[in-house]
Amino acid sequence: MRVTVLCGGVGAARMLRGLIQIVDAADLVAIVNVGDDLELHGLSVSPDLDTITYTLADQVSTERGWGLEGETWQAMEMVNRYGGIDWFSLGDRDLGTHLYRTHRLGQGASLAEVTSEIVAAWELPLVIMPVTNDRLRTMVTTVDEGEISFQEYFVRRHHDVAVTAVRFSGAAATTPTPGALDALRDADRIVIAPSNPAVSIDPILAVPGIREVLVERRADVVAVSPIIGGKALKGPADRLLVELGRESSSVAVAEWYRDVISTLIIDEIDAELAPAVAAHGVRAVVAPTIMRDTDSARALARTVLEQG
Ligand code: FO1
Repeated sequence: MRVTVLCGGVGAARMLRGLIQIVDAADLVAIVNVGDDLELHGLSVSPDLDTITYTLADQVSTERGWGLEGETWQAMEMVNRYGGIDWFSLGDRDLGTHLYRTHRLGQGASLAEVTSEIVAAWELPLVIMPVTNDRLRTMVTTVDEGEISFQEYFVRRHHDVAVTAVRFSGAAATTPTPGALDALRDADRIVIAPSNPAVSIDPILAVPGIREVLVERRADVVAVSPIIGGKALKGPADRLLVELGRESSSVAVAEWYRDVISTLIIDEIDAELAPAVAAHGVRAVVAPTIMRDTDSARALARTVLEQG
């Protein structure tokens, strides 16, 4: 079964870890958000691509959910000593990824090419690709600082500031990575991972051509709600939905995605919301959606693939 997954960061990485156990990896494609990317210390950093790669390579820090296990921070201590930018922590091992990526991009390689080299170096069997090779940056308007970059919101401000708008700078001028539209058209199942709809999935849908294919393929698109019992397991998805005028619930997620999905997997805690999800023209499937470990990720992956 060919499966293509729209991915943000941590929640998507766990979803992929479940899927890769039951789908032939040669038939699994991860299309990943690049709106979180940033240039820092002259280096190109792609947090969602790296989180997914490190997680599938069993290298990710389980405590943080991002970056690498067994990390040291010597380089950051030096940067801090000099008064450099230290609110975004780049571990010494992680720096190697950014050094290599920046070097290859400087040689004219595309982000997709560099990503495939990094994925191959970790001997991962699936395709992990950025949604676009072009520059797209998620910008967040805050109540006290005006518009700042996603990472300034998420990390420097600890996403602890109210947001009034989200924008995907550059999106209109981007084109999908070669192969991305085919991966969506040829998939037997398209999955929207339990990532943040407003700042992780929408930047993917904002690349011209992507949303259109999902609308065409709506009957084969299944999303997993990132909101459980009105809360996000990790990150600001719940608060952002409210700040952007919605409610923080899986019903609001169904409404958010109604044009591009036919099915939403909601957690058992939200079982009584199934009729309200259905009222948005989206089929609700109730199942355990918290991926604590490999077994629960595999069980959720099976649920996602059984719909249809
Ligand atoms: N998240 C933090 O909360 N603090 C950090 O210092 C931080 C550094 C970092 C470095 C590399 C990387 O790939 C991810 C990093 N993250 C950090 C997580 C990152 O902000 C998030 O993974 C996303 O962009 C949201 O999905």
